[in-house]
Parts: sequence; C-alpha cells; structure tokens
Amino acid sequence: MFERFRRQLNGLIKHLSEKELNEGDLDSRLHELELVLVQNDVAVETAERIARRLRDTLIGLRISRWKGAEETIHGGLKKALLEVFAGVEPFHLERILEGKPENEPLVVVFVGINGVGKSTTIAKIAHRFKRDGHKVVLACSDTYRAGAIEQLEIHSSRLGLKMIKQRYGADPAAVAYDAVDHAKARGVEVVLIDTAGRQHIDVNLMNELKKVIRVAEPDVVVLVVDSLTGNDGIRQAEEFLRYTGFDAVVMTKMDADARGGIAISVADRTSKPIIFVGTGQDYDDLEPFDYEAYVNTLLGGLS
Ligand SMILES: Nc1nc2c(ncn2[C@@H]2O[C@H](COP(=O)(O)OP(=O)(O)O)[C@@H](O)[C@H]2O)c(=O)[nH]1
Ligand SMILES: [Mg+2]
Repeated sequence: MFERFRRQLNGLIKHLSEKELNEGDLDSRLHELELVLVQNDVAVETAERIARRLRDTLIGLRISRWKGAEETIHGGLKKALLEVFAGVEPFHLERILEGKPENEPLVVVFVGINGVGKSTTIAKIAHRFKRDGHKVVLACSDTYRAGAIEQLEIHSSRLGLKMIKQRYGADPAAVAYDAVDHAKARGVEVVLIDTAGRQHIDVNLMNELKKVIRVAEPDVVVLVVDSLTGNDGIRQAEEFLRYTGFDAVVMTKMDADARGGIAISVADRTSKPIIFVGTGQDYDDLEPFDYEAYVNTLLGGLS
C-alpha cells in the first residue's frame, strides 16, 4: 500500500540527509517535502504544518555532522506526522456497543456520496459484528437510487442477516425508524443504516439525511470516504461535517491507493477518528485503523 508515497518520502529523507544544509537549503528541501505530501493527497495547509514541524526539529538540533542525519530526519518526520493524529480521540464501535443498556441497540447511520463504498462497508462491519456473536439488522434508507435496495439485499442475504426496507420513494427516515423499532422488539444489538448519496452534495440530500439522523437517534454517524478521490474526499468530509456532522470516518479502497495521504488530511481537517480502512472487496477486507502503524508504513524500510 501507498507505494508511491513511501518511495517519494524515503527518497526525500535520503536527499535531505546527503550533505550538511544551511538554512536556505533546508527550506528548499522542506518545500520539496510539502510538494511530496500534496502530490499524495495531503491538503496544502496540513502539508505546510508538517514541514514546519520538521523544520523546528531540525533547526533546533544543529546536527554537527550532517552525515548520519538520516535517522534524525526520519524520527522528526515521524513525530510531525504522528502529531496530526494526536488531537483525535480513539474510538471503538465495539466499546460503544458494550456500553449500551440491555434492549438498547447500537444504532449507526452511514453517510457519504455515491460509489464511495457505503453499502460494502456496512456489509463488512455487519460481518464483523456477526462473527463476534452479535445480532445485526441492516436498514436500507436509500429509497432514492434505482438498485440500491436490491444491492443491500444481496449483501444481507449473503451474510444471512435481516434487512428492513420499504418501496422506492418511501421516506428514508421511516425505514430507519422501523429498523430501530424492530431491533428493540427482537433484541437485535446492532442496527446499521444505509443512506442515499448523490453524485454531488446538495441541499435536499442534506435535509433528508438530517431527518434520518433526527429520527433514528444514532449513537454514531459514520462518514464513508473513498481514498481514491483525493482532495475531493477532504472537501466531502468538510461539507458533511458542516451539514450533518459525523463522529467517525471509514476510508475505503486503501488497497488501490498508491498515495494514501488522505488519511492525514481527514484527521487534520476534521479531528474525527478514522475507525476502519477498507482494503478490498471481500467482507473480511476491513481493518481497524492504527495511525502509528500507518505512519510506520509510510516511513517503512528506514527504521
Ligand atoms: N478495492 C476496493 N473496492 C471497494 C472497497 N470498498 C468498496 N469497494 C467497491 O466500490 C464499489 C462501490 O461500493 P458501494 O458499496 O456500492 O458504494 P455506495 O454507493 O457508497 O454504497 C463496489 O464495486 C465495491 O466493491 C475497498 O475497500 N476496496
Ligand atoms: Mg450503496
């Protein structure tokens, strides 16, 4: 994963440590770092901040013999990257479920634009909860897009789970309400609610989603972001934050992403935790996001 980003970062660290740099040289190399970050989907302001942090470390250190500085630079960059995630609270769906009173299901609403991988992610999370012995119900609150109900139905039947639905054109909030009601009546512990996306974020969509959230009273709203969409993914995150709010993020299609910097931007720009990353199309292809492991992967091969 993130081959391109890793290669460029590692190349840059080598370049930076080749010879002793005066302040001017250092600034131009740090500018290269900013470019590498931005080319790999880190937002501009975030990239500037990371470069500034690394500069502070390197200026303060006064490495007397620049030869052998590679480790120091590597460590400084690692610290600068980890700091991005420092402001984000850790978050575990399982713990929230454990904290729920008896007969109160964990309710999760998933939002995000079309094609990002919402339904697939819901199926993967359902699979995970089922594997751990929990009762799960899916709800199709996408009553808008042709085929949406059938698609979620395919996942629910493959996974052997019940799905709550209504006809196309029905009120999405009513479907969400039915699902929560069903769960309470039947002792189902987890309700995962799929919602409609659009190609572009619009007022109708946001109003519809707000109503689903008001009615379902979810414990957690999860934004699903496709890592391949780069800067547009960051823009989506900022818009959803403004209009519906969300508590956590799932980044999908990380398996196909040679860049991967979007995780840094999302954490920096929204301060929301990334709970899972999607790493393929199978139900098992979902991994908890570990930001230390992520940073180690980006800087891999040097420590
Ligand atoms: N490679 C890869 N493909 C994914 C991942 N998550 C979803 N997809 C694919 O992305 C496409 C859109 O997914 P879907 O769940 O229908 O998106 P939705 O419109 O947001 O519900 C499907 O072809 C999925 O198989 C992932 O983590 N990795
Ligand atoms: Mg869908």
